[in-house]
Amino acid sequence: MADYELYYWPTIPGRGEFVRLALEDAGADYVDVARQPEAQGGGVKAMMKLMRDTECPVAPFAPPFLRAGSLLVAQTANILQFLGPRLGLVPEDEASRLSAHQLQLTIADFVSEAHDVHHPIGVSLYYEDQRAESLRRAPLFITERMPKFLGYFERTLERNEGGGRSHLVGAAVSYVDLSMFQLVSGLQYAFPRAMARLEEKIPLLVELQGRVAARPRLAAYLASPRRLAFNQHGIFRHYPELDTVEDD
Ligand SMILES: N[C@@H](CCC(=O)N[C@@H](CS)C(=O)NCC(=O)O)C(=O)O
Repeated sequence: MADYELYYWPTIPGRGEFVRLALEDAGADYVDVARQPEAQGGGVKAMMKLMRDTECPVAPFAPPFLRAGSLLVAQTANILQFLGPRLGLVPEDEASRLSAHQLQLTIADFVSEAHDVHHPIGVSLYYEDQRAESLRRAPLFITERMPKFLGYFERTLERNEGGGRSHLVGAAVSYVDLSMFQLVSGLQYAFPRAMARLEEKIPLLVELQGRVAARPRLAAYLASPRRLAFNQHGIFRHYPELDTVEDD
C-alpha cells in the first residue's frame, strides 16, 4: 500500500492539484485513487464510497481528501498543513507553520472567489444559466479582488528578505510556494488579458511561478500525463466574455 492515497475528481486539476503538487515535488509514494481503474479499486465510485462509509470519526465533506494510514484528512489547506512537515515542505518553527497555513487559507479564499466568477448563483446550475450574473461579477473580480489578493501575496514576498524575496514563507520552498504557482497559472488560463495587465505589478510572483515550474521533480511531473490541463469543467475556466480589461 502507498504511503498516501489522494482522492479527487479525476478529470479536473481543481483543488486536488494543490495537494498533488506537494506530493509530486517531494517524490512521495502516493496513489491518485479516483484516476485508477475501477478493477484496481479506483474510480469515482471508490472515492464516494470512502466518503460515505469511512470508519474515521469525521468524514470528509468534499474532495480533495487524503488517506495516510488510519487517518483521513480533508480540506485542502488542512491536508497541506498535515503533509508539509512530513514532506519537508514547511519550515520547522511554529510561527512559520502558522504563517504558511494562514497564506494557504487565503489562497483557498481566493480560489473560491475565482470559482464563483463563473458560478455566482449556484454550483448546481450551468454557467450558461447564470451568465448574466457572471458578467456583472467578473469586472469586479478583475479590478478589485485580483489586484487585492495578488498585491497582498506580492508584498508578502517583498517582505521576506531573509528568504531572498523568493519564498512566501521562510528561506526554502514550501507548499505555499507550490500552491502559488498553481494559483497564478490558473488565473493566467482563466483571465489571460487581465493577468497580462496585472503581471507587471507582481514581478516577484511571476518569478516564483517560473522557479517552481523549473524544480526538477515538478518539471518532470508537469510534462507527464499525470498533470491535468486546466479545462472548462474546473475551478479556473476561460470564458473570453468574462476576461475584460479597462478599455473593453
Ligand atoms: N474548502 C474545501 C472545498 C472543497 C470543495 O469545494 N470541493 C469541490 C471540488 S473542488 C467539491 O467536490 N465540492 C462538492 C460540494 O461542495 O458539494 C477545500 O479547500 O478542500
